[in-house]
Amino acid sequence: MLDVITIGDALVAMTPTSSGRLRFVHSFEKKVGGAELNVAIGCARLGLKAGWISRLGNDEFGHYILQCVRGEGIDTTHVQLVDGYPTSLYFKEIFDDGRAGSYYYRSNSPTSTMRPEQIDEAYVEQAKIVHISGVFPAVAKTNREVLLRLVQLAKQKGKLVTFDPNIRLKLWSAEEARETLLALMPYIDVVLAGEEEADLLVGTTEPAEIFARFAQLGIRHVVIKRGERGAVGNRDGEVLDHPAIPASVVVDSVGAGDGFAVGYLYSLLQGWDLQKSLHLANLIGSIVVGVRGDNEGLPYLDEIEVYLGQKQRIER
Ligand code: KDG
Repeated sequence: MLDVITIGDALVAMTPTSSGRLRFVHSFEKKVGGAELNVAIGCARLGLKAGWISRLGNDEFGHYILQCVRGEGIDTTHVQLVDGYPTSLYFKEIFDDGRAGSYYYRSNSPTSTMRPEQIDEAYVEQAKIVHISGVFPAVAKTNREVLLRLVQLAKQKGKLVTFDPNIRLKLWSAEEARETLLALMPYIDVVLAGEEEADLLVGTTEPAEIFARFAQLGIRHVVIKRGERGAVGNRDGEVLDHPAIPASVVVDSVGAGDGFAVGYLYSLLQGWDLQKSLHLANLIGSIVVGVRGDNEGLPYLDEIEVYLGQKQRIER
């Protein structure tokens, strides 16, 4: 049995060793990124059993990412290395206030070799939660059918389907994103969206309106992430506004949303109420931005226990 499975395109994240515009940066560190993979990593670090469905290039970068994913204890039985498609790559740009930019080299992603009929029903059957995001369908048009098949199977099997729009306008247009992601709505149980993403999908940033519009689409469990203003959630009519937990330092904002998703999914699996769930999601989002890298800041369970006051940190 797996707690969470995700599907996504991972990338080598070339992370600048100095801040400012990329054209003036001369050296980079090789790290691993990919929104849906980050979620799987965060879940595994909290002790959940996580699986990741993907394809990587059969090249040095593909092997590098696979080793990293295995090292995190994630199930990789549904990850394949394919010839002729280079592993995706991106260069990050980071400014002194933690803001980041992305420059992608993933137009021929190995995941574009996936086909809907290759989604393994038995694997979906094993999961409690199937978590998806808008990055995977943005990377290749063919991924849209693959994702649709995955959520249809998950729904058929009564799994909880969670969704983070993760809209990357460098990968597709707003119209394409809206049309593709709205087509997934009948199969989604929980939406975790930034307020601008909600606006793009349902045409408003007003929480009550957002909830009403998602309810018309059949989704009654929606969380809106509002950055420094925290998060507002609606779980079956219970609405709660949770303040942000300010980060002690912001060095790299990439991955904060994935951290939020990790906290929320973990809470769902523990059966926690909305208040406790939003608290953990906000907390992990704010921890992630304090560390350089897309997933390096995702905490382990013992760190979370310290943050929640359940354990004492022993330093020496
Ligand atoms: O959410 C973090 C991701 O944005 C990052 O790891 C890379 O998948 C990525 C993307 O498309 O930006």
